Amino acid sequence: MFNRSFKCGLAALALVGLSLPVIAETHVDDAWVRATVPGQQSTGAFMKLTASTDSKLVGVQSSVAKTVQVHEMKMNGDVMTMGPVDAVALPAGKTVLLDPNGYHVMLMGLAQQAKEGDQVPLTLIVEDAQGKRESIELKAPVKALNSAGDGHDMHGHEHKHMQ
Ligand SMILES: [Cu+2]
Repeated sequence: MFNRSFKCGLAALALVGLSLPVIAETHVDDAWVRATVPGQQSTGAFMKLTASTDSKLVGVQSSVAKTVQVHEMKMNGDVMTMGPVDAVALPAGKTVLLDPNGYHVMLMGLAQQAKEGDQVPLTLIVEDAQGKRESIELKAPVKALNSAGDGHDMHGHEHKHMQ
C-alpha cells in the first residue's frame, strides 16, 4: 500500500517537473572553453545565450578559476582592449554570442591547465526584468587554442570526434 502510493507520488512529481510553466528561461548552446598551455593563468569561455524573456547575464562562477569575469572586447583607437562589464543584455528571443571578438567569460587564476577534452563547470547567473535570478549549471568542453583564431577551424568540425 505504502509502496504503491509512494511510486504514484514520484510519477506525479515527475509530471509536474516536466510541465512547470516556464516564466523565464535561458538556453545555452555551443559552450566551450579555450585550451591553455602549461603555466597559463587565464582563458576564455564562449557560448550562445538565448533568453525567453528580457534578461541579462549578471555573473559567472566556476570552481576551476579564482576569479570569473564577463569581459567585452573594444576597439580603443587602433588597439583592441578588453575589460569587465556589469552585465550582458539578453533581449527576449535573441541569441547573444559570447565569442573571442565580443563579450566573453574570462576565467582567471586557473587551478590547473585546461586541456582539450576536459569539461569545465560553469554557473551562469541570469537576472530577468523583475530582478529574479536563476543560475544555470553547465559543463563546457575545452577545445584547442586555434578553435576560433584560425578561420579553418571556425565551425569546429575538426573537433567533433571528442563527443
Ligand atoms: Cu577577457
